Amino acid sequence: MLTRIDHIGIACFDLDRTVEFYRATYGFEVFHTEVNEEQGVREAMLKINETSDGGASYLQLLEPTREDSAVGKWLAKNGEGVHHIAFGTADVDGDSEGIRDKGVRVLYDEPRRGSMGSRITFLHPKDCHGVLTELVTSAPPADQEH
Ligand code: V0V
Ligand code: CO
Repeated sequence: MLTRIDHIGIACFDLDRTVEFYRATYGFEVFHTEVNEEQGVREAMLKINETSDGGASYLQLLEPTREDSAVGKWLAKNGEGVHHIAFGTADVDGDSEGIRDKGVRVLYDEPRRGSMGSRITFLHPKDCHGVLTELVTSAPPADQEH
């Protein structure tokens, strides 16, 4: 069951400048940063609020580490902006299978590694009314890398 908005992914050209905009404008602080080479991103997670399922909602600011990455290609075509939304679930495997059975393309056969040790997969935007949609299961709090 999808129980929260886990994050909104925002593509940017310059992570440090974008982090500074969110800090100076809204007072949001960086909770976590990492490079995910598989996904081709350097990212910052800004925690916005905790959620009733024991998780939290974040903004995920994403700078590409290479031009041919998903975010690099998207930025070249669209410029900066909202790139994806992510729903949180305790069971990314079961939920993605159930959604695949409804005829929506799930991009990975098995969930891959996401931010802070999470497990993630994506649904094709063309099957989701134009929205690239991610499903996330967070690592247990004790194992969360941050
Ligand atoms: C592409 N399209 C999008 C889109 N990206 N539509 C809405 N939102 C997006 N973000 C549209 C695009 O305009 C095209 O439509 C069509 O899909 C095919 O796009 P393309 O430019 O030819 O690109 P593809 O097909 O090579 O790649 C698109 C997909 C790719 C979605 C397959 O971006 C992908 O695999 N994304 C999943 C991985 C990812 O996004 N990683 C970065 C975040 P028209 O023009 O033909 O109509 S990593 C992350 O979130 C992490 C680590 C985390 O949360 O922990
Ligand atoms: Co994401």
